[in-house]
Amino acid sequence: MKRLFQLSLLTLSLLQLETVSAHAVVTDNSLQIAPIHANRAEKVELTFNSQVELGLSQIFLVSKGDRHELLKATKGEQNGRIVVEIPPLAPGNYALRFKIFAADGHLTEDVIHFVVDSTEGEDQAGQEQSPNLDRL
Ligand SMILES: [Cu+2]
Repeated sequence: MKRLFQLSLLTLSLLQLETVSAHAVVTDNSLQIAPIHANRAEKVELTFNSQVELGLSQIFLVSKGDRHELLKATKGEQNGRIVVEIPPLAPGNYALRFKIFAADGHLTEDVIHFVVDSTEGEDQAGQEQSPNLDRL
């Protein structure tokens, strides 16, 4: 019984070690809940599983023809969060390509694809109104 306890302690400390030395991987991004509207400056928040060295990281907007544009990014309110400033965009397909330095000095590259829709705000307005209509 005692041995089992020691074994689980060992496993626990190994798991913690793994978490501390993990590279910065995106675990969440605000595009999933808040799509980018056309022709409007927007912000996208990226959440990483570890602290990020913002000064050594680069985030690019990739648009048609593989055009890369370096974007401005600032620290979010919580550790591991980055707020990326998106310039006003015409409707179309885009991607965020980022090279992120984790606090452990490891570099991670990743791409998030997203679509800027031309139907500006119409869908959202409809969704917000329907609950009120039900009540009436
Ligand atoms: Cu690492």
